[in-house]
Amino acid sequence: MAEFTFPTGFLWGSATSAHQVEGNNTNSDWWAWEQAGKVAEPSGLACDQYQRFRDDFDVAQSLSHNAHRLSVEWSRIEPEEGRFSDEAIAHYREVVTALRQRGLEPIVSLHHYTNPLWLTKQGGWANPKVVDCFARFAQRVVESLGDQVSYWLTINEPMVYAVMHYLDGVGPPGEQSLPAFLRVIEHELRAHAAGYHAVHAVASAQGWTARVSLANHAQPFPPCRRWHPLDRFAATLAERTYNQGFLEAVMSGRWRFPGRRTMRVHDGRPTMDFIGMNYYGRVFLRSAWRGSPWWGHRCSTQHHPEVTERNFLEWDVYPPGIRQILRWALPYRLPVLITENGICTTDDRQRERFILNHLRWVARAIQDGVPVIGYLYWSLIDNFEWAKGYIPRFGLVEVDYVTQARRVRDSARRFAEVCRTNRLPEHNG
Ligand code: GCO
Repeated sequence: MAEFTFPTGFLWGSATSAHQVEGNNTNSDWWAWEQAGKVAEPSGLACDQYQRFRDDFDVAQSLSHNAHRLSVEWSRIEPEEGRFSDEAIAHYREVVTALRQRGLEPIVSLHHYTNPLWLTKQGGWANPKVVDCFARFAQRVVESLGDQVSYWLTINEPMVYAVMHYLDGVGPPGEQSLPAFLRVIEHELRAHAAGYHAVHAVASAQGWTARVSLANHAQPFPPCRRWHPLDRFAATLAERTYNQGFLEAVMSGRWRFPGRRTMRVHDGRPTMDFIGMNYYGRVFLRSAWRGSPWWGHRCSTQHHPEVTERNFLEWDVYPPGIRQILRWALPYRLPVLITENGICTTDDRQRERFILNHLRWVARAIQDGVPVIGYLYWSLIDNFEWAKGYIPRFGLVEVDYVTQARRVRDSARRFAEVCRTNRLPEHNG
């Protein structure tokens, strides 16, 4: 591939989430879940970023990043229903101000898997009340940070959240219920729309700029056995519901799920100013007549003939897939921000290849006409990988969890060159 120059003003950086890096998020449902022994190891102090955020942002700045994605923690900002913490809000103002002072565009997620305990005690995202609670929270955050923040993501990976927490049961409340799963998705769609309009109402009243979306997790679903008609059926169904169907519901307000009547989840006004896309790899689906909502379950990548590379967690690594999912955005004619793409690996050279190979396919998507406006690597620093604890390491920067010392990895410096020059060098291959 010839040398490629990315569009002017391209956003380069990385992403984190509050619970995974801040530490001592004691008022959240995930903290309670961890204390109940449901995870490999509790998050504890995590990366102590609640205190160390300036140091970490110094590193991001030194790596020529011009943007940084983080989440604000609902359980810190609204510790009791309807009571907002001035201290937590002041903290997050310091955080976004610190980003701005370093020339880093803040990209703020309002929800990234964790919830206040008072909400979970009322049924959490399975309770329709969450829609108004989330909109009120979004309004309060934008009122407090909206002069410093222009890019907002309402919910991180709504589909993954619903699957992890209400179908697979590997996050709180640990449900494994298809009806609850479907209720949660409906409420996420409604909450996203309510949050979108709440952000814009505050921003336009104040004369602030706001670009609002969500971080949509997109993954191709090839059939496990291409010759098997039921595997092909499961794969097609998943593509249509998990990927395109969800995006369509966010944009049009009409949510179609197999076996259910079309549901109107908002008034039909578009609710994305850009499209946030998280991409990691493919999931191969094998038909099964129970459990999964797509009448299939993921088959192992261990021996799959089409899987030629894996990460530490045995996920498929497939750089061409990022071009595939970016092309899904074409019909919407909206800017696309890659809000997550990363690899957990013990081999930093694999991480370097991962980043460059995915960027080459992003370049091809841009040449296809996809208006990509940025790329955020997951993650800036090694961090708490939910139920899997601290073993998987995604970071551009290594963290020693005993001393909290940071060490910049070689892959980070290679990525920094692309961020600094806004260019991918020529590549034969
Ligand atoms: C997700 C979340 C992150 C993960 C990352 C690696 O996509 O699950 O946004 O919290 O840590 O994706 O799994």
